[in-house]
Amino acid sequence: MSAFTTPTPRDSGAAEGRVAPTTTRAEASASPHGCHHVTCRPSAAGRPARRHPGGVRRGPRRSLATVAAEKASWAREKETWDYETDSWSLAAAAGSSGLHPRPVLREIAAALPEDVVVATDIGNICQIANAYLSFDRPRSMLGAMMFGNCGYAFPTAVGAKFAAPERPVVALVGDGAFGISLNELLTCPRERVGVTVVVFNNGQWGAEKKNHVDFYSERFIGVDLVNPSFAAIAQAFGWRGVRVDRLGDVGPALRAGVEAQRDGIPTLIEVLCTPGLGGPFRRDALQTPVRHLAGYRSRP
Ligand SMILES: Cc1ncc(C[n+]2csc(CCOP(=O)(O)OP(=O)(O)O)c2C)c(N)n1
Ligand SMILES: [Mg+2]
Repeated sequence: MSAFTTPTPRDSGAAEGRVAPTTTRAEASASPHGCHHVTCRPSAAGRPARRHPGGVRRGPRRSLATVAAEKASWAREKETWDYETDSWSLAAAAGSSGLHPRPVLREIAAALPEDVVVATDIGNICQIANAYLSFDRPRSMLGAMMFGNCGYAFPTAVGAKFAAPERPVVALVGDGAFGISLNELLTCPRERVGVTVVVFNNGQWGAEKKNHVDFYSERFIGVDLVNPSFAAIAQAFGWRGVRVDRLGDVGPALRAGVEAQRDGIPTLIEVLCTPGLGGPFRRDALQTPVRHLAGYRSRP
């Protein structure tokens, strides 16, 4: 690997057998946190690439065309990718009346207003969600990233709404993570913080369950949730609470939630989802780490 090359999980992980077998093409090209990595090469003439003021090296125009083609290919793939096709997800989703997360994420992305701020949590569906969101202005995407804390998105969205009350703010949260941050339900009506929170109710700590599928022979411990109706709980706290179990209702529910923000009214949209699971956000989480520094090589 040259010093100029940032390997994508697709080419590095797959070669080393580190990409989970259930990972599909577009997932494998996303970073562990749903961000796409860009491979930068030295200039074609062999000259060292010029260093950008921000520290990023500029590659030849050809690389930009390659990136554009790759991104267009990912976009096409996401348009038609409706559910996870690994055998575990197929079996788990077969008995579920919930919605597959990917079409739900497409509906959400299409319904988000232009100047929205979105905070995403750290679960399986939320990490997939990061690949469906795009923004035209900075200070719009709030992600837990390496901080990695479940329960991040909802309170972050509340803070964002205080910081930018004129902008619509939406939090995307898994059901497990929502349980961690549920206390903020009190805050919003009291302080008239009109945020919209989408809770993906898949009845599980999905990201952890994915580790059990990929690394522990599907022996599950402590990963299933017995959930209340989150929409009903929100209503009890004075919120608008909406339960969605039809794909066609996702967009209208989100638009109505964003509209209610103008009046300082918070909305919780509970989306009933299948238990199918996408690629894990840390594909290397349970692999033996690669030690690059001599001082660490002898460590287990
Ligand atoms: C505070 C904290 N506790 C535990 C974890 C480990 N963890 C990461 S993702 C995850 C599961 C999240 O489940 P959920 O929010 O329901 O989302 P899903 O994966 O089902 O989409 C857990 C427990 C964490 N990252 N942070
Ligand atoms: Mg969950």
